[in-house]
Amino acid sequence: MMSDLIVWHGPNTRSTGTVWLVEELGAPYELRKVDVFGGATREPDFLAVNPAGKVPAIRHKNKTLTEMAAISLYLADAFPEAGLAPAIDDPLRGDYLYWSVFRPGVLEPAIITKSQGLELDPRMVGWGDWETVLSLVERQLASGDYILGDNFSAADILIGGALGWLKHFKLMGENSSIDRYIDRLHARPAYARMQAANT
Ligand SMILES: N[C@@H](CCC(=O)N[C@@H](CS)C(=O)NCC(=O)O)C(=O)O
Repeated sequence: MMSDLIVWHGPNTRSTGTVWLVEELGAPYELRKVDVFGGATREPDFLAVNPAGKVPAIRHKNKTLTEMAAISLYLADAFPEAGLAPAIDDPLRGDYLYWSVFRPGVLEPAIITKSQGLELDPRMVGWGDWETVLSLVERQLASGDYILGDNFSAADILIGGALGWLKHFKLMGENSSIDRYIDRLHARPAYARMQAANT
């Protein structure tokens, strides 16, 4: 199928979030599978797409974009009819940007360092300490079903995707607000469609 949106995706990697997003957007796209665990991200063909050797990567209207948070912000704006991004003059726009950037800048490094048992000086690292990071998310989820309150947005895919690792790494108790949030996100039809593509 020819499409002006291409998604490079490695099954069971961070790019699952990008596939989930395009399924939520209802955007026609071409899926190009990358055998990350077989070393394909380090092959010249893929390095020509992303010199950093990482998935996800997309190409839209002949422009390539990488970094999943940038991809999320870009695509949710490029397909506004899906309603996954508050408009520029919406009071929630700032919160939406905050939580989208929180994913790679704060939440993800906090989860990775915690799961690896790394002890770093919380004043030196940009994301601070694990307890504070977790409490920021829990406090936000106390005020609604989704990270922006009542409505699902592209930021939920970024935040919920990383929080899903907490379950995986067994870093989270059952039946917490985070646990229920993940279950709510995983019940979405687009999430199931992503899983079907994630083989
Ligand atoms: N900062 C990147 C990180 C992406 C990333 O780490 N991707 C991993 C898969 S989960 C990858 O492609 N690894 C392959 C490699 O390093 O060769 C983003 O947020 O998009």
